[in-house]
Amino acid sequence: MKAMVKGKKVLVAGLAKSGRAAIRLLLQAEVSGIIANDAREFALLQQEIKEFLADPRVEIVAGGHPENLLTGVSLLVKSPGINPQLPLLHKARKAGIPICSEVELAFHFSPVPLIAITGTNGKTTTTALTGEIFTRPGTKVYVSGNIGFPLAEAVRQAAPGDTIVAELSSFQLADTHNFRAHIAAILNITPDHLDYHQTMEQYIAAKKKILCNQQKTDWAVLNWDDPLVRALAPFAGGKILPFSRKEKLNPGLYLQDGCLYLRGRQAGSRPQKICEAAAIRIPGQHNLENALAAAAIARAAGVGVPRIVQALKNFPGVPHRLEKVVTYRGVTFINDSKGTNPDAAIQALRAVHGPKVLIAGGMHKGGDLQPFMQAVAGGQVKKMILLGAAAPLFTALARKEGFSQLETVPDLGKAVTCAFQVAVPGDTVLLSPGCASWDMFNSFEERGEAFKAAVLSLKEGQNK
Ligand code: UMA
Repeated sequence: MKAMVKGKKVLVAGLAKSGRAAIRLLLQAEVSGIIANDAREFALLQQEIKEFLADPRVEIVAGGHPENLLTGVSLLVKSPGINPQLPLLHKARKAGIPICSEVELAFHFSPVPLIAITGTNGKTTTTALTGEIFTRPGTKVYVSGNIGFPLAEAVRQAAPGDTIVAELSSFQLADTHNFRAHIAAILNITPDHLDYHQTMEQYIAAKKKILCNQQKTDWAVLNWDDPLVRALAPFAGGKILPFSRKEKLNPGLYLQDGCLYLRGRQAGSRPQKICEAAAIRIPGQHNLENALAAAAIARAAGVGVPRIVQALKNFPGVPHRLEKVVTYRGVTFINDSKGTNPDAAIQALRAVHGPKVLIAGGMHKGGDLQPFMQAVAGGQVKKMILLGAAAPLFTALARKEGFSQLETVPDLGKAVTCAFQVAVPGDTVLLSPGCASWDMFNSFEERGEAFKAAVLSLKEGQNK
């Protein structure tokens, strides 16, 4: 790729984290020029892109995606958040201009083989936990990708001998072509982002790309309990290391009688105990799967069991994923703002025991909501407080499942006060929206911070 772009003009579409990281890499590759393009107006972008403003190689085109931008362009690097149906992209495809994602570009510049993790849910936790396992004195580990630190930036900073662990979303994988991960993990696949990918088949096809281009010496870590993931095994070109919460595997990592076990790929290898499930600090059955996946990735990389166990026992989890905020007047508040699809919210409902008040809603991304509403109806939920564009749909579907303890509120602050009024000591107030945040917030992080601020303001004055 470096040779391919040398002396050529490249269009970078989207100038947030991914686009800016891609430009920094391209500038190292001696391109003849970069068109840095974004739908936002220049005044809004100026601060974020100031490092490029004085560079004669970078031409900024802000305020839209005019199609004449493609003239003379040899490659288009697309930010993950840009919808694939954008007319500029259609025109580029028609003109035969290659389109690649920022992670494809990053792969070509990486000084080390990559560890990449995808899946509908659990990616961020598993990526952070894997990073924790690999971290030891004297090593440099880059935890990157969809987790918030672009892979292009990680590869720019990394040196041979470092470790790069990348969380990859379907948005990032969709426009990869030669991307190859030395260790690739797929955690699970349930409907998500159907507004972006249009069909479940296309969503699965994007996830599958993490396995494409793997070779005999590479590893695929696959969730054997998930039929959609298991069905992708034939597409893995390397060694498969499966994991399961339900089935004893040989080879593989699995759960048996409350303990995690490993059985290696060597002929005649015996099961080796990793640790008791109860010793793992992050809560919930879904986190056992994340722990099995991270342990499998580490084993594939040759990390010893004691180091894996130490990380599993100490890792506190990631912000906005089943994050305990506070217990106030006997009511525990949990921030699961990262629960951006129905399946993630179902997992949160299962992980939080006892009576709860659920705060849900936001921007629904498509897919079947019935299992979520069934989980609400049967999940010790005293009341569901709804927000955002999805509130009317959630209300109608919850009623269909016989659940009528519903209230719609205009903002997250109101949701928190309303939930606190309903809760009694011993209850949990759980924010797990089952939706994207984009109708009311810039990101799930911003939504989670707003929730935490609203909870803490309860403590600072408001009474029941
Ligand atoms: N833009 C356009 N035209 C458009 C749409 C957007 O120019 O039609 C511009 C916007 O004005 C903005 C930029 O594109 O300047 C936004 O690009 P982006 O949304 O790709 O934002 P980044 O900051 O580059 O963040 C991306 C990921 N965002 C998305 O996939 C939506 C981040 O994942 C990721 O952390 C980051 O790259 C680094 O790798 C976030 C996310 O929500 C957390 N991911 C989804 C999820 O987890 O469900 C997939």
